[in-house]
Amino acid sequence: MTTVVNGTFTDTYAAVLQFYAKQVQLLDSGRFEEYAATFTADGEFQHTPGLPAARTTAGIIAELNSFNTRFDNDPVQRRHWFNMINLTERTDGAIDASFYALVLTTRPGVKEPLVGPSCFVNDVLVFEDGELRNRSRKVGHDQLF
Ligand code: SDN
Repeated sequence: MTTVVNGTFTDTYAAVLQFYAKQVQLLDSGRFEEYAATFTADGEFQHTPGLPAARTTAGIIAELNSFNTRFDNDPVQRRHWFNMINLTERTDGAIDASFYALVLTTRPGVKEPLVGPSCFVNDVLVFEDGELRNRSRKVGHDQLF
């Protein structure tokens, strides 16, 4: 996605939507190295409260590989649906993004997906070399309130 230099809020919002669409499709197709590359090199990623955050590109790849071993003998298609994306631009150019995320898990031959967890996500996004990246992502799970 191209940089938004002195753009309007609408330009930034569109850039973030496009960034999230590409990012989540990488995650849901198991392209974890490319997903991790959508974070800054020192980026932080916590997908489940209580677990330590994964840090750095290598750490995020390792965490996703480890998390997904649960599906080694259980083929699934997971899809993360993002919605209600709320952006606040900081004066230093970083962007606070909060949004809802719902995980759907579908198994072969089973039409109805498993729904959940329902999540509330806090991201900090930055532009780096003209590209949006996550500096951090913290995922809250609604059942843990
Ligand atoms: O990247 C995300 C995630 C995510 O990666 C999640 C993972 O497992 C790996 C962006 C927005 C939301 C999420 C939510 C999850 C849920 C988490 C735990 C689980 O599925 O049990």
